[in-house]
This record gives sequence, structure tokens and C-alpha cells, in this order.
Amino acid sequence: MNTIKKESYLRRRAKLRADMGSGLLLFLGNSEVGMNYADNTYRFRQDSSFLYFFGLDDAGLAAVIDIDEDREIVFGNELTIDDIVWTGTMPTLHERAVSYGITDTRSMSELKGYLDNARRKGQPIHFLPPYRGDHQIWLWELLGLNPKEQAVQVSTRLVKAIVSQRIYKDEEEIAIIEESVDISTRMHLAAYRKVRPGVHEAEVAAAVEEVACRGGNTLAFPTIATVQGQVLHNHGFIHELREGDIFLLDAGAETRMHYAGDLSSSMPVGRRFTERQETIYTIHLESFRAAVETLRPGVPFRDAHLAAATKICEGMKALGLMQGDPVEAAHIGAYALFFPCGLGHMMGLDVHNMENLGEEYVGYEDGQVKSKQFGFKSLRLARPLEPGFVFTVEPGIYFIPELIDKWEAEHQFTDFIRYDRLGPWRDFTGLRNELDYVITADGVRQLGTIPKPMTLEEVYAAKEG
Ligand SMILES: [Mn+2]
Repeated sequence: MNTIKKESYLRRRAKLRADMGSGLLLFLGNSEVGMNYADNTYRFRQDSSFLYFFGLDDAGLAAVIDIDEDREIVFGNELTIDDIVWTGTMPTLHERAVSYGITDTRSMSELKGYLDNARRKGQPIHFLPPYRGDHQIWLWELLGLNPKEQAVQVSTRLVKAIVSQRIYKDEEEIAIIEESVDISTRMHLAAYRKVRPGVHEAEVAAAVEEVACRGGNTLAFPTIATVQGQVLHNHGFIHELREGDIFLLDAGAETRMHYAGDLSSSMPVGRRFTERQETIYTIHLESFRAAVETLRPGVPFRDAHLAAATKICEGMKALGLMQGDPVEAAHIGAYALFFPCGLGHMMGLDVHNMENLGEEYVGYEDGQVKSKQFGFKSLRLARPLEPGFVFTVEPGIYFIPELIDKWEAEHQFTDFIRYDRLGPWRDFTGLRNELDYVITADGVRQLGTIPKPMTLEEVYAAKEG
């Protein structure tokens, strides 16, 4: 298993201190959270920025980088005999922190006093936007700011400084991400073998997740395994697979180092797609290739999105479901009837990397405004690509009856969409493939060392295998 060296954590914190220049940086680690009662907790997941700068993967910690006093401190509590009886022992907080290059560890009870002292001195305290209710209460206790005040006083400077580091993946990180992608590919290959008429969605999901779990990994996000692919986040697993259905899987692993993989696959439930399904699948593959062909440093990801959207409009026009100029149909947003989401998103320690810090700082550059129009508003990544960016490409084609009805009733894009011909396509469902990429110095590289089936021949072969 690839890991991150201690020197890398030291370098990350040194760069953050240099970028911020002064002040006190407060990082709240995540705590255990009860699902239905306090002691029955959700799977623990450390905060990703806390992991990135401090490495410590345990609940109930906080950290301070006091730039003005030249201190890096981890706050936490040593295990009590009750902790040891119920959960076993582990190295002391000090021993654990030292392995990430931090020698100053203190009891959690000292954190508030430390921050009170900083506030008395007028030292600016920078903190990140909280995304958990217990962190909002904790910040209220520590800084005297209620959640509304926290939203206003959150440190945009700290957000931008962190984004400007975490957005570039170095070789150490890419090696780990590639492990996550390879495990994710194995998860998908299990689905190609499992999917057949009479099997239930839940059985495929179980076969997929088993691959991740057996390796000691977890899931980067809840698995989508469905014959209703037009429902974009479908976590139900309630259907039986029938001949003629399209099965859509969107699943990815998170390794012990907590970097994500994120792949999607679409396959026939039977041995082959129907002719109609093959046609849509082929349009989708062409849109995928058109998007990937644009990817290189300097090209805005929005252009890749539009290249995919244009190909979808071309294909729909050839089928008689659209009309007019496909380039125009893409640019004005008519494509979104069939492709209502974005082409892809940044990926790293979070599957949607740093979405908690604010999508506009991660996926958009300064001055680039995110559209509020249906379709474009779901484009999470639009900025010009740079070497070290890791992201997904996942165009899809979906027939969403409710959306078709709404647009038709509103006479949306009637110059481009042939509503009169969509009737027989309403029950098509949807399909998508998704792969992960890194931008290199002069181009793009697909992540992962195991090929994921993409062409019709590869898909059919994987189903036989
Ligand atoms: Mn994705």
C-alpha cells in the first residue's frame, strides 16, 4: 500500500503557513456521530483537510497552526481505561502526532483557553466552513459565533489557500489514487460478471462492495446499482433485473489512505443491448471520446463538457429526436434534456474533492461565474485544466419522463427538441460510463492500470468473463 511520507505533511503545513503569512489556523477533526443512538455510530470518516495536513485518522481531535507564535499543536485526549476496555489500546496522542511531524500535543480541555488568549491578543482566527452540526456547536462554544455568524466569518483566505494546495496532486497522491481506481475497476468487473436476468440490484451491489471490503477498503460514496439509471442518485436496490434492461453501476473505493476512485459502467442485463440501446450507447461513447480529446493543460473543462453535449445533440439529431445546429443546441443548454448533469468533478480525498470548501473555489477560477441555468448549474468543474488536476469524465444520456413533460409543457427549446417523437423513448431509462484522469505537463492520462470495459465488444466480453 502506498502512503504519504512524514516529510510531505511537514511540507504541506509549511506551504500553508507561508501562503497565509500570519494568524491562527483552526482545524476541527471529525467526531463519532450516532446513527440512531449515541453509541451506534456511522462509520468514522476524518475531515479531509485535517487528514491532508495532519494525517491523524482518529475521532475527537483538533489542531492549531499558530503562525505568529510559530506553533503547530494537536489537541486531543489520551485514552481512559474505559476506552481501552471497549475499543482497545493505541499509541499515545503524542506518539501518533510525532509520526506526522508534530511534537506539541495538549489536552482538548486546553483548546478553548488557547483560542480565548488569541482573541484577547486580537489575533485573527481562521476556520473552515463547518458541514456537520456538531462542529457548528463546537465553533459556537470555542469562538462564541452562532452558525449564522460562522457562515459570514468563515475564512475565505484559508479556503483558497487550502484549495490551491489540494487541487494539485503530486506523484505520491497519484500513486494512492491509482490504487483506489484499480480497486474500483475490480468492483465494476464483478458487476459485469454478476449482472444477468433474475438477479436483484442488491445482489449486484453486494458483489461490487465485497471487492472493496475484502481488501480492507471502504466506499468513496454510496453505490448506485440500478436498472433505473435515469434516476441519477438511485440508492434503492429494489428491482429485479430483466432481459432488455440497462444496468447502470456508479461505484468507487476509498482506500485506507482515504483517496477516492469513482467509476461508472452501463451494461445490458442480457447478453447484448437491443439495437436501440446500442445506438444510444454508441452516441454516448462518441460524446465520451469527444470530451477526452479536448483534455490538456489550459483547456477549460467547460469546453470538454460542451464537446460531449454537442456530440449528444448530433446523435439525437441523427435519431430525429432533435433538430437544428447541435453546436448551438449545446451552447444554449438544450442538451440538458438528455444530459442534465455535469461532465465531471475534481476527485481526491473527497470523491467530489473539497466540495465542503465551496464548489466555486474548486471547480471555477476567479471571475468565472457559475451559470444558474438548468444543466449548466450542475457543472461542478469548469475551470481551465492544469497539470496535477485529478477529475472524472462521466457523460451520460438519460430519458427522464418527468423532465420531458415539464420542458414540453413550458415549450422549452422547441427549435431543437422534437417532443412529438419522444413518446417511444420515454421508458428508455439511462446510461453512463465514467473514468478518472490526471492532467500531465502536456496532456492527460487515464488513471488505473486495469482496463475498464468501454466499447460494445469490451462490454459483451466482460459479461461473458
Ligand atoms: Mn463521479
